[in-house]
Amino acid sequence: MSGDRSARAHLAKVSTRVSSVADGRGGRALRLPPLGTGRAVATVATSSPTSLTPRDRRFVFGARFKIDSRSDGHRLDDGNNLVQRGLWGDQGQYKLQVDRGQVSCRVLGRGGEAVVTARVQITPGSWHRARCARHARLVRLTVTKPDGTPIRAQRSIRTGRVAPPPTARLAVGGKVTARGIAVRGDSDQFNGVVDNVYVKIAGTR
Ligand SMILES: [Ca+2]
Repeated sequence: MSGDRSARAHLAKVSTRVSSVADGRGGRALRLPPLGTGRAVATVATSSPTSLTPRDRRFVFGARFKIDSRSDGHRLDDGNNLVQRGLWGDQGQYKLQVDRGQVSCRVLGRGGEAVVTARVQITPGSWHRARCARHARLVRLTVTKPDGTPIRAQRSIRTGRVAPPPTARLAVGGKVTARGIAVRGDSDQFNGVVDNVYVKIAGTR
């Protein structure tokens, strides 16, 4: 984890085992449960509840990931949330997800909502990178394919002040409640391996 020097990752309450696996580059990555076998979400504890709140500033967030061949279509899990802060119905949210093999980024601010989808099909079992950048007047998503090719998509929209609820933790691999507990039904559990998660907000360390 990087992007906030005081951040440390820890696992939210889980109903299944989570392990770390080789990241293919000499380090370790987070292995999240296969489809239909349970829930696990890593959350990031920060020194201040709002240190990962961008408000009006530019910010970028992303991760490296490898998704399983089966990752949606289950009655309790029909999506794959990669990194997020805030839930869908909250006043503010930023989120990266892989649904039906396509990566999308959602940024919801007081000025509006941007949903940007990269028109490239993710190859299960191969490492990809996803990066979402919020600028003053646009949101840009970059998905880097296993061969290093970047695929970009963007929406021109002024999303304005982005402020998820102060209690919302940064979550990796799924949704968590305000208390940091993995959401049960409609979990959007990410099934696969996640590595190198970051959030960088302009003007902060
Ligand atoms: Ca899933």
